Amino acid sequence: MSSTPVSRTAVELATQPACWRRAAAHISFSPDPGERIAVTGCGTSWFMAQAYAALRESSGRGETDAFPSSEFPAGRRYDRVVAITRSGTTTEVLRVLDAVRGRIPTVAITADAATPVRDAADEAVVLDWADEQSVVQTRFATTALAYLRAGLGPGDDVTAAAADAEAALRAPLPAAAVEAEQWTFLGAGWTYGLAQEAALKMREAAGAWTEAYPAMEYRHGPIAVARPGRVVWAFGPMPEGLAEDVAGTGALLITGAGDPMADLVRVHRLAVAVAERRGLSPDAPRGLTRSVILAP
Ligand code: F1P
Repeated sequence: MSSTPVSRTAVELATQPACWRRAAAHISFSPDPGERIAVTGCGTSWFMAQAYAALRESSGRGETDAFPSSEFPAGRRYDRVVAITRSGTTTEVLRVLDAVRGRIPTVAITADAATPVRDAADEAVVLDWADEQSVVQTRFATTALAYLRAGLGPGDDVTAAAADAEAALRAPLPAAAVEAEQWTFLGAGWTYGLAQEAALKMREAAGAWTEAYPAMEYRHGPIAVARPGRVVWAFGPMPEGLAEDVAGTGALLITGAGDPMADLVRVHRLAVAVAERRGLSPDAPRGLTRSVILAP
């Protein structure tokens, strides 16, 4: 038996199915079909924005863009800006809200209403029960996405995703995935945002060498990194022929069954396992703070 104490990150990530169910039961933000929306955030929150944007637009509910807050095109016209920020204090997010104030209606999805984002945004959705102590985000991010998904209507079954996440928490991780030296995550459409987040989680929690690509881009160069002892992890269905191409490199290919967000929970667990294997604490990620607050 391992003597490693259970990390806060491990405890928090295990509560995701319950958080998603609660999010699905409390929808208060459901933009009108056809609204042109920009979603923004930094780090993990940006990747959740990407996933939601692709999901909303592909479900025919309206043009939806996602931008890292530092690259937000403030001169464009949108019907609404949605900002995702767990802390409510991230400087770049607050700058976007400030830049569009009075011109574009804004909604912030946050874990903490007692922060500057409450005044910076016109409306706030407060998911404080999904807040985390960990620097590295797991449950707040996926709960924000679950909440936004639930607002897309009955076609998007967050409750089924929660059941899949429960299974993802129970299933043993492949030992070869924990012992690998490099991991590349692939996705398409909304799962590309999940792939980006998976790669970021492994970097943040475990200092791991990870990459992320749209699945169809993988053959256009990045496959050169694949080899035995390395992992290619695909969220959602694989493009035709790609599994065979990966097999030819000798890399371990992992695909998920069920909801791709539940597969992200498996990567959360992988990030914790790889950190611990390397003697790192996922609760003390190198060089990171819970929120990036820049000098004015
Ligand atoms: C965004 C974020 C995190 C990252 C780091 C710094 O925070 O970039 O994703 O892990 O801790 O902050 P927030 O705006 O969602 O609070």
